[in-house]
Amino acid sequence: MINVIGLGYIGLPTALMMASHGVEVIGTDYNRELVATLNAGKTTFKEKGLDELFTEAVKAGIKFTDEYQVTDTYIVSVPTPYDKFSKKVDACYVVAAVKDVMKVCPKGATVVIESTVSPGTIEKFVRPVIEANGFKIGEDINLVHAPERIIPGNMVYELLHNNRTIGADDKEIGEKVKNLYASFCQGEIIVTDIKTAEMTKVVENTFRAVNIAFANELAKICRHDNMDVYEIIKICNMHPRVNILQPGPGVGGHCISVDPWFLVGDYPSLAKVIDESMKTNDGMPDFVLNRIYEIMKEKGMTDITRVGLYGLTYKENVDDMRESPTLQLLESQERHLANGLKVYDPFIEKEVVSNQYHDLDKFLNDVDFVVIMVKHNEIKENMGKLVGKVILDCHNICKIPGVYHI
Ligand code: SAJ
Repeated sequence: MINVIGLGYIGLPTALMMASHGVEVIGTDYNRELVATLNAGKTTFKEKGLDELFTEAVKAGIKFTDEYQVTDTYIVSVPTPYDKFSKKVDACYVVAAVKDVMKVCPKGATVVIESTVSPGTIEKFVRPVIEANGFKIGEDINLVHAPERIIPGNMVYELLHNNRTIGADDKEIGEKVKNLYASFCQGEIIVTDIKTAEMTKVVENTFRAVNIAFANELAKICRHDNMDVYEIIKICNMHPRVNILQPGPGVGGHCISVDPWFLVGDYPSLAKVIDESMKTNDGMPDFVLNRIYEIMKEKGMTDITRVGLYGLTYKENVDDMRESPTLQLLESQERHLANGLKVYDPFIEKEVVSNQYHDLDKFLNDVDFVVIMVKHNEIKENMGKLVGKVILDCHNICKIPGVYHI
């Protein structure tokens, strides 16, 4: 039986996927409210295909509880935030979960860490916890790192089809865990050592962060000299070895805006390009705020309450607001002792910020200036409703004449 610890964005779909592929699974989370929701037959976040997968897994017998189980395999997928000051990974949740596993696990058990951690974290923080409980790693307890790669918005498909990495001290244990993941994963599964697996995961997200930062920097250069960044990127990408990403209002989510900082925190004198890239991306919400101010001045507008931000989530068609550029922009507005910007997102039903709307038409009725922060399908399908408004399109999706860009 597999005990999946942490039923969040990664743990829940992973647990459901295994259960629906014939593996006996019990999911554990210390959040009783979350466990109660799952036991009431409801999923805890919106994701394409997740409800169907949930139904299948429940039919197959998955159980949810707040208690750690006595079993032979544990998969730990709890959050790993970063320390805002040192930029280093904050492994406190992983450490706490492993400590709790140690209280119940029998000798011979395998502990798989799925949470993203920087290279060396397992060596420095997880091994000592296991040893402090009198276990000998490799003899009494097997330790494995199996970072995930799934993208919010397409998680179920990617869980099934992505290639995976398994890091283990012992090749045989690595192969055993590989077989467990192969119960559902149709991609190639590579077995390597733990530190390499830790590094690959962080490097993958860093690669994307640096490339997004490059696009954002180009947007700033082009704005400064009045050039069309989208036209330039389009032409450059016709070169066979160039593939520039798209600029945007910032980078959110719990991965690309977080993981690269681990490398900056651990290797401050070496990770220079990464450091600058993260600062460039983090500066984008402020850049958008400045653009709003410039455009208002140009249009002779003075009333900030007639300006509305479309989108609160960190990217399109998901309900995840973690580190979202819109929230960063609103914080920045507050820091400048201002407020009044209106906000609307079709995916956010809860009241999370002031001046928030829950209906597109009402929102549009109350603003003259719309800033497209997130390219949800809803706004693409309702573009006609923006005609006559001042528009700042941060994603180049609007074809209405006179639209402004970042
Ligand atoms: N973004 C841009 N310009 C682009 C592409 C993205 O500004 O050209 C922005 C998005 O709007 C968003 C942010 O970047 O705010 C990140 O979005 P994303 O869709 O690129 O990635 P995430 O954070 O949802 O998921 C990433 C994925 N990693 C990579 O693509 C290397 C996913 O595979 C990982 O599993 C996930 O991080 C994770 O958990 O680490």
